[in-house]
Amino acid sequence: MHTTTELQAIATLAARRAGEHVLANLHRRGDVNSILRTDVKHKLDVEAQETAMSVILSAFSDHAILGEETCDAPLPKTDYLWIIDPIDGTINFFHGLPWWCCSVAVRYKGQAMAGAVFIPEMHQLYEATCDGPALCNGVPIHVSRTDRLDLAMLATGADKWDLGEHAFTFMRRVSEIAQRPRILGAAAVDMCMVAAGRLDGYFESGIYVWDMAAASLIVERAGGRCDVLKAYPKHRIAFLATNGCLHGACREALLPLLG
Ligand code: LIP
Repeated sequence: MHTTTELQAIATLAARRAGEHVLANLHRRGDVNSILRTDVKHKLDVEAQETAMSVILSAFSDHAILGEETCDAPLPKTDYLWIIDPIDGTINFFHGLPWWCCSVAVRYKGQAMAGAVFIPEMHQLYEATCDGPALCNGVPIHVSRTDRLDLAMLATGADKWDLGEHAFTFMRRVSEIAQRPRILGAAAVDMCMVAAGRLDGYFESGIYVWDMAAASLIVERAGGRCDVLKAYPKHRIAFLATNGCLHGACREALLPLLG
């Protein structure tokens, strides 16, 4: 069995290298394979995933990798599963907003072992192992201590397969219960902000396992709580991450809306 330190080093290197590849190609922000009304398929997404995969496979050639760009490919049966979101917040990236990141996590027999989220244009690297503290740029971080929902700032998202109706139901509910709702457009970045105490919680009715695999471990190791509220086919989930104090209240308010 590999140590968490070994796994963390590779997760961090893979996320960093993927982000550096994208940073070196910022002049190609418009270089897409296709643009849909609700999504952008970016060439740098594919290249960043290949970059991260080559880091992982040169260290652990027999491990399985689930990546956003190859999510329909069959996975070999192994104890170790790496999960990559090469650019989380692709639409932000495409439009020139710095709120995007590269996310790499590793699970052993289904258990999160290590994760890294690199936010290149904000020069922030978040990391955690299952047995160590959550760090931002090497410094330990902690979730907020906000325990009143009406004084909390919660981020949510507009699920890309929901053409508005549900996203607005959740947005309205969050506006009714929290001090301020925000839609920032990159789930893993939002969750890192929960880990660092800059947001009090994050909820979205339809994200993917690769959006939360690394960031959820970072939130938990920073003292917060995460929950899959509902699981759908093809790695899609409704997900809640909070500072812990607000978890029960958020869950109670949002769960009934999932139907
Ligand atoms: C996106 C998220 C965004 C969310 C979308 C999508 P992508 O990830 O991070 O916040 O609203 O549902 O999952 O496609 O940019 O990796």
